[in-house]
Amino acid sequence: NEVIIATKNKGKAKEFERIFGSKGIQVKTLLDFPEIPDVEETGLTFEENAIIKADAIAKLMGKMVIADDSGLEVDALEGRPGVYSARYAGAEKNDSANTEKVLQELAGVLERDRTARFRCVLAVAAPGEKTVVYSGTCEGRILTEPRGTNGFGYDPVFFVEGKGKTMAELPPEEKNKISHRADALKKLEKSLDLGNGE
Ligand code: ITT
Repeated sequence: NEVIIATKNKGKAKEFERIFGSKGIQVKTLLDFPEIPDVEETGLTFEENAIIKADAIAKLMGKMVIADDSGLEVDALEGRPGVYSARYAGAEKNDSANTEKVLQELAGVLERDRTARFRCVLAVAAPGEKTVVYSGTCEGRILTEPRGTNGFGYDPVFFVEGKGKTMAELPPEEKNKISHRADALKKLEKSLDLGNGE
């Protein structure tokens, strides 16, 4: 029982490994297939980019794959960084530089106006089949300083109201119950019936 996640992001890979692993499903990611080239994300929405990645990798590998396109939407920034979350501060992917940029752009914005959400779109693609997407969200608020060391990306500044903690202060198993990724995965599992190993 194995699933291929079309990602090179180590933070995402860890989360998928933990979530699927707990159901006895082995996860492979593109980190296991260094020969697979990067896919250019030319879409303007999470849906478009998830489909672009999933379709390209399913074709290259000749197998069913799941791609994850995700990011942070800050209301006071009109939804930015959005689909540009991974490279918000520049061409190189740099989580702490991206986070700093968001904090700078929010300088002086009051707590109540710092609402934001994480969004995750999963696309399931297989050769010769129609690609399907599932999306999930997680609501929160952007703090003025990072807190915590778990997770990745914008987790240290993303405060989850109901938990009284940032995503990076939550243990991974807690994040994986409430995250945008978990939300999307629940919908995916429901319709694909992964979990009940044939
Ligand atoms: P792949 O395309 O290889 O999957 P990527 O990092 O380029 O990796 P995305 O284009 O989907 O993936 O960008 C996702 C970015 O959004 C990621 O780099 C983080 O900055 C942010 N992000 C997504 N999920 C997150 C999470 O659970 N916690 C914190 N930040 C997250």
